[in-house]
Amino acid sequence: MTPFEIMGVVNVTPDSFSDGGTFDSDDDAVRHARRLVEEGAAIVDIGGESTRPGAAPVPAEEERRRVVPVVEGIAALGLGARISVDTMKLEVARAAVAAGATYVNDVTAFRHDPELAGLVAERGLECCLMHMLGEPRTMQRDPRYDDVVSDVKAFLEERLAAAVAAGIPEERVQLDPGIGFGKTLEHNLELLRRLGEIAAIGRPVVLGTSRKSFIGRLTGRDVAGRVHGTVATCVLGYERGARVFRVHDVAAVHDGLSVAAATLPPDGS
Ligand code: HH2
Repeated sequence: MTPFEIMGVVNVTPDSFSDGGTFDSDDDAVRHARRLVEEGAAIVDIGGESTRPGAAPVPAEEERRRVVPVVEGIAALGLGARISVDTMKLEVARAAVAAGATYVNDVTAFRHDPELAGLVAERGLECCLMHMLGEPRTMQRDPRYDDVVSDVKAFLEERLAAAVAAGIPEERVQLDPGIGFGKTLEHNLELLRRLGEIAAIGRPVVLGTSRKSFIGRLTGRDVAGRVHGTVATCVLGYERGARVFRVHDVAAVHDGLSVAAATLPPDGS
């Protein structure tokens, strides 16, 4: 049992910022998920709608068509990893859960579709609630905060309370500061510096820095060259209390976190 968990990203979209259009078929996506689990992913996160800055919304029917066969295919392999669906839509989540998903990763934290909380409660699922300022289409246009860390923390506390009020046991909720979602470079860095304040809420913190543009800004590298920068953010995030790492490059991050974890006391403090 590692003291951290890796959530491997499988985007079945034509337009995701780093891996859009990677798979020629559903079988290809399923094979990729199997590889991520072999490399150390405890969760695989299947997404059928890009949330990159400027992305256009995808109709639910199309998103469902992209996601469900892949969830089904992964579930049929019996890999032992949990299957997460990265969606903000009730009907997509419902179909993915029927196909074998047990985790809902909602970048709107149940604000887009409040009934999604009811599905998670009813079916005893896990969920990740993420902070985002605005919506993907416009979120990178001049985002502003009083204090980014306090604002994100207050938001996550409020959404956690809403989830619990909807009947989801606190133990099934994970929280994510939403790196890159309505944040400048400086906002992202401040959140990473003070991640311990988010971890202090008391729920596992999910960190999604993988290949994101702030790493490109710091290193000058395009998406394919951001693995080393990604590992650095995960290792430091782990030391500051993050426990779940949503990444594309599972093997590299698993190595980095295994070494980092060995240098810290078992409880990570
Ligand atoms: N980031 C992305 C998508 N979903 N979910 C959580 N919980 N945290 C994140 O940071 C996060 C997320 C964006 O990354 P990606 O899936 O690679 O790209 P796209 O949205 O373009 O598909």
